[in-house]
Amino acid sequence: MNWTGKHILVVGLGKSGLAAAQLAQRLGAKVTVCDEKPLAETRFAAEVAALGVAYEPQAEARGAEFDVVIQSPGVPLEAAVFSNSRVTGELEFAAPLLEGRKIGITGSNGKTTVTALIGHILREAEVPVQVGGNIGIPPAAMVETSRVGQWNVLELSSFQLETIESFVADIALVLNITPDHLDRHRTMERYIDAKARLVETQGRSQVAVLNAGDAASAALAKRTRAKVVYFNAAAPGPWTVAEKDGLITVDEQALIPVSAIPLRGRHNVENVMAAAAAAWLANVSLDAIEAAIRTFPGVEHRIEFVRTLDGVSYYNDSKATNVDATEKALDAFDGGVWIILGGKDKQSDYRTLAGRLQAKAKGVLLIGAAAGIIRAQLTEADAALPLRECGTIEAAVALARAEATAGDTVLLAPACASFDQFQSYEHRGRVFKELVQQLV
Ligand code: UMA
Repeated sequence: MNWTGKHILVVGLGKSGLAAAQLAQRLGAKVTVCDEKPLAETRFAAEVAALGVAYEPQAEARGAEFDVVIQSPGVPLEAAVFSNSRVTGELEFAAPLLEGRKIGITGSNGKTTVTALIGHILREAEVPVQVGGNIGIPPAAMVETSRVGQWNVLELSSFQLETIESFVADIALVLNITPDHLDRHRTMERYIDAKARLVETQGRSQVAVLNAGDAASAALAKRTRAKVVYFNAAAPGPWTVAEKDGLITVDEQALIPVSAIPLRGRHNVENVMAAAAAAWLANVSLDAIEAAIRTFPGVEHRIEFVRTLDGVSYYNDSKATNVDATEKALDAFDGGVWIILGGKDKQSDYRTLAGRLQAKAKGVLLIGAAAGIIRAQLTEADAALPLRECGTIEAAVALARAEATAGDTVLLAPACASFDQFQSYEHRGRVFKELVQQLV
């Protein structure tokens, strides 16, 4: 598409909106940005002024005509419909301009870890790579640094995938699909449809990597023309990554013993298998993949060890922003857990946590706007759970410090979004870590 002279409206002035506006302007388009907030209250007011693009309040932009509207991932599709203009997502806008091949990773959980691990493996193997997407760098901001012969490793959310038409991943990974973001997508079916776009746009010369142990991921084999490679299979096989008797195999060859994986939790065994599949498909040798897995430092805010104080270990899993991720975090510990739950509700069903909490939790410390809903649902599921109303993360850490005893674990794995009390899950995780580091 020739963007010169086209009138573009960018909706949402976060990281993605700013990067899209910068890119569109470089391409010669006439750019207007809008946001539901007044310009001065957005994160990038100064950058917009420096760029010299027009800003209009969202309500006023509605009356105007644009050739294309570029939607930021956090803006619901219905909010990005402006008169008769064509709406495209920021990923769909940027993708045709990215040089090099693409690995796209989606899934309800694990995608940041898998994205970071693929990036780590490729870097260690000295394969040119850049990493971005939902992990924090918008695709539009990756265009300038993209090169022929390089891999773009992209973490992709359902919000980014919802609108893709021409974006095609050479290697697409769908790690798992469990309920998340139902406040935005409304139904599970529509959430799955958004994720499915990643493999639906692929053709016969691409590869879809699906989870043999996750019904919703495996079912996508029917929705793609790509060659399918399974990971997390129960038995070794050709074009398959499997785990059997404590050993991970790739295409029937030994890769690494499960005991050598430096990350906690069964879900991370699956994450390692998925990343290994992608790196193998990108022609990295199994020896190089194995060596890189052994040196992977993990990702901040994912079951991240913070410190031990008087025999009590503190872990930050602020990225557990849905129920499934919290279940996986609980599964990574044997018991004696003081778990901090709550935040902004995403219309999740917290009752499914009751069994694990009964088995593992010494205290369930409730914080944030969702505390009341969580309390009601968990009480309905199991009236005997040790629920404690804390309100804030500060109060929860203080209570855990006072009552946890040697051998216990204090775990922030809130099963909710952070936006009621924090700017982001990263902000929530950092506040937790600071509080824990200050404990005496
Ligand atoms: N806004 C509007 N109208 C609306 C809604 C929002 O104008 O109807 C405005 C807000 O006022 C704000 C701006 O939009 O100024 C924010 O845009 P955004 O929410 O798209 O945020 P970005 O900073 O562009 O960050 C996005 C992703 N955010 C979301 O998907 C919510 C980031 O993922 C991602 O790292 C970044 O692009 C780079 O690709 C974050 C996330 O929470 C980590 N992702 C979800 C998740 O992982 O669960 C999907």
